[in-house]
Amino acid sequence: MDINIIDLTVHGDSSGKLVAIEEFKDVPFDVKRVYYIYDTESGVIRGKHAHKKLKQVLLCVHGKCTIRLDNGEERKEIQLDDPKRGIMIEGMIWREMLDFSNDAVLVVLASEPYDESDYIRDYDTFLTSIRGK
Ligand code: T46
Repeated sequence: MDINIIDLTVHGDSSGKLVAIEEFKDVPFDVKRVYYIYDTESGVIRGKHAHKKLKQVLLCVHGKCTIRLDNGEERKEIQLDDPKRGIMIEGMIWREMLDFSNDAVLVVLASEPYDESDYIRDYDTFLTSIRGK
């Protein structure tokens, strides 16, 4: 499974660091929504769904967490622990987020507004859906 890594440019010096994200330049889509996840309890697994159309870039801007990706044939785990490195998820990928450090802040840039009808929250439905394609 090929995962698109997004390496962002860091502007900074001894006074601190700054990372800017522009649509179609640093991320390959129109950013319609930004959300972030923090204060996660240890042992919690979030996500457990796929999206039909949504494209997203996930960045752990503080602390660390693991993203588990599954395309129905292969599974991969990627640790996010660098505020200048993100991953892009597009297409039918089942995703789970786990192993959050206490201080983790996971920022997500999304190509569409929130739409519950874009989610597939049942794993068997996900498998049926990708195998039908
Ligand atoms: C994803 C992973 C990485 C909203 O009202 N608006 C929003 O934009 C989002 C993302 C969520 N919500 C509500 C829906 C639920 O009542 O927030 C609650 C928690 O959402 P959910 O259980 O879907 O959160 P996660 O962390 O399991 O998944 C989220 C995104 O939903 C999902 O698109 O890919 O982060």
